[in-house]
Amino acid sequence: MNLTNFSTYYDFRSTLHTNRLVGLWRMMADFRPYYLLAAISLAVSAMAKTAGFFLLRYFADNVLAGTGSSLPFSLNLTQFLIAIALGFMGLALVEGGFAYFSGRLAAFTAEGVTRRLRNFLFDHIQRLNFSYHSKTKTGDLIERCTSDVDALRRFFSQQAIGVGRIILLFVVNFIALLSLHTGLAWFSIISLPFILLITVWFFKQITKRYEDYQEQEAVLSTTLQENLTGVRVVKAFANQNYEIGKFEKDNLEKFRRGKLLLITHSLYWPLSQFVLGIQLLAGYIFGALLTINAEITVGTYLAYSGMVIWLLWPIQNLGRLIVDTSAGMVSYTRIMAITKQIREPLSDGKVSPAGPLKGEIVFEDVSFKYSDGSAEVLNSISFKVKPGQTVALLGSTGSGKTSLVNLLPRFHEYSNGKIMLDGVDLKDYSRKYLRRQIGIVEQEPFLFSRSIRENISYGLGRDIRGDEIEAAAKAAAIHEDIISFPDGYSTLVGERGVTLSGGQKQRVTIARILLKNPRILIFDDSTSSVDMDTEAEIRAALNRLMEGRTTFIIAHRIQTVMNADLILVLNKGNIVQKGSHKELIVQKDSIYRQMFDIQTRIDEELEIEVSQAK
Ligand code: DCP
Ligand code: MG
Repeated sequence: MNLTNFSTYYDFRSTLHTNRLVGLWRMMADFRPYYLLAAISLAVSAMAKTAGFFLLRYFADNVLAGTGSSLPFSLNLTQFLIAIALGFMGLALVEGGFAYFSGRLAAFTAEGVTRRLRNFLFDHIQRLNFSYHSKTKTGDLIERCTSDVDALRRFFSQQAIGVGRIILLFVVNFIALLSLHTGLAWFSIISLPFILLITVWFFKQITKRYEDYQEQEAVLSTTLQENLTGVRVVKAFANQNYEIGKFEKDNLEKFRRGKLLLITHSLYWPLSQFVLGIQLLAGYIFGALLTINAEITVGTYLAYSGMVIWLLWPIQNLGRLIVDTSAGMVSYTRIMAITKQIREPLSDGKVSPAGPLKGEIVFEDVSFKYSDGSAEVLNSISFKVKPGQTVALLGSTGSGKTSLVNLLPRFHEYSNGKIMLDGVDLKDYSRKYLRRQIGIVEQEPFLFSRSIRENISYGLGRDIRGDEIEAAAKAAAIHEDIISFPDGYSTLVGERGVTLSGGQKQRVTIARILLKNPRILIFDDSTSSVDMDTEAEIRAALNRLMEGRTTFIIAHRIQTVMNADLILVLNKGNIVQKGSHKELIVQKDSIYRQMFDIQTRIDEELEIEVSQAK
C-alpha cells in the first residue's frame, strides 16, 4: 500500500451529484477496492468473534456438562483443555489481527481521498475568476478547505467502512443465532423497526443542527481572519472593544449552536441504549425459559448471551453511524459549493502567438460593469495607443482607472464594445498568453511570505540567476535597501522576516516585472505619499521599465504623467479629456488645467518653505 500508485490529483468535479450519498460514493473513486478489502477484513474479524461463541458452546456442552468420556482425537482432559485454550487464543489473534489490518486500510484510504481533495480544492480555487474571489469571504473558504475536508476524512476513515463492518457483524451474528434457535433469533431483533424510526428522526435533526453549526463556524473564522488582516485599522480607530464585543457575540452564537448539536447527539445514545437494554433483557428471559424447558442446552444459552450483544451492538452503532454521516454529508455539500464554480478558462482564446506582442491597443466604445454591481463603471471608452507609447490615466478616486486597466489581462469581461490588441480582438487571445505579455505593478502590491529573492523571481517559469535578480533590483532602485537587511536577498518578507514599506514593496514588484520583461506594462500608482527622493528614484526606475513597452500609468501627480503620449482624464467612468499635455494644458477651466494649477501652486509653496527653512 503506498500512494505512489495513485495520482495525487483527481478532478472532483466529476463527483458532483444531487444525492449526497452518491456523491460521497463517487469520491472514493480509485480507493473502492481498498474499502472492500477493509470491510472483508472486518468480516473475518467478526466471524472469528462469533466462532469463539460456538467454541464456548462446545466447551460448555461437551466438557462442563458432558461426561468427558468422549473426547476427540483420543486426547486426555488436560490436553483437551489446552487445545480449547489455544483455540480461543487463535481466534482472538485472528479477530485482532484483521481488525488492525482493516484499520490500516481505512487510514490509508481516508487520508488518500482527502489528500487528493485538498490538492484539488487548492488548484480549483486558484482557477476561479476574480468576481468569485471578490464576493467570497476568505475565512469561509478556509473553513471549507480545512474543517469540512476534515469532516470528510472522518467520514471516510470511520463511517464509510463502519457501514460494511456493522452490516457484516449483524448478518454473521444473526445467521449464527438462527442456527442456535430460530424463534430466539427473531425475538432478539423485535425492536429493530422502532430503533430505526428513532434513528431517522435524529439523523434529520442532527443534519440541520450541524449545518447551522458549520455556518456559524464560518462566520467566526471570517471575523477572525478580517480582524487579523485589518488589525491596523482596528487599532487606528481604537475600536478593539467593538471588535472584541462582536467576536464574543459570534462566539456565543457558535457556543449556542454547538451546545444544541451536542445535546441532540448525546440524547440519541442513552435513548437507543434504553430500548436495546430492554430488548436484551427480554431476550435473556426468553432464552432462560427455553433452557428451563430444555428446548436449548446450557451451552447454547451461554453462546446466545454472548452473541446477542454482538447482534444488538451493530444495530445501535448503525444508528450512530447514520447520525454521524450527516456531518460528512453537510461537508460534502459545502465543499461541492466551491467545486460547482465555473473555472476561468486560461486557454480559451484561439490566438496564442509564438512571439511577443507589438503592443498596439485600440479601445472602441468599451463599456463595463462588475458582475455584482448595478451601475456601469466604464462608459463608451475609445482611444488608440501605438506600440511603445505611454498612456496616462488621471481622475478622481473611483473614476474607473483600475477597472479600465484590469480589462487588458482579461481579469474581467467587458460587456460592450471592442478592445483590439495588435489588430486582434482581445477576447480571441488565450488568457494565459495575455498574462505572460502584460506586467502589472498593482495599486496595493502583494508579496509572499517568502524570501525577497523568491518574490522577485516569482512566476517567471524559468530558473533565474542571482546576478539577473540583482541587476533587476538595481534598476528598480531597491538593491541598496535589500542589502541593508540582515540576510540580504534571502531575507524573508512578512511575519518571520522584515516588513517592507509600501514604496519598497512597489519597487520589489518593479524588479519582478523587469525580469518578466512584458510587452505591455501597467503601473497603478496611488501611493503619492512617498518622499521626494524616493519618488524620484521610483520614477527613474519606472522610466527604465517603460522603455520600448506600451505602458499604462495611473498616477495622481501631473509631473509623473506630463511626458505621456496620451493622457486620459476620467470622471465617473467617462473620458472627459483626451490628448497630450500640450493639448490639454491650453484648455482653460478643464479638470486637467485645474489639477495642474493646484499642483504647481503647492509645489511652489513647498519650494518656498524649504528655501526659507534653509
Ligand atoms: N468597483 C466595483 N467592484 C470592484 C472594484 C470596483 O464595483 N471589484 C467599483 C468601485 C468604483 C468603480 O468600480 O465605483 C471604479 O473603481 P476603480 O477601482 O476602477 O477606481 P479607481 O482605480 O479610479 O480609484 P482609485 O484612484 O481610488 O484607485
Ligand atoms: Mg485604482
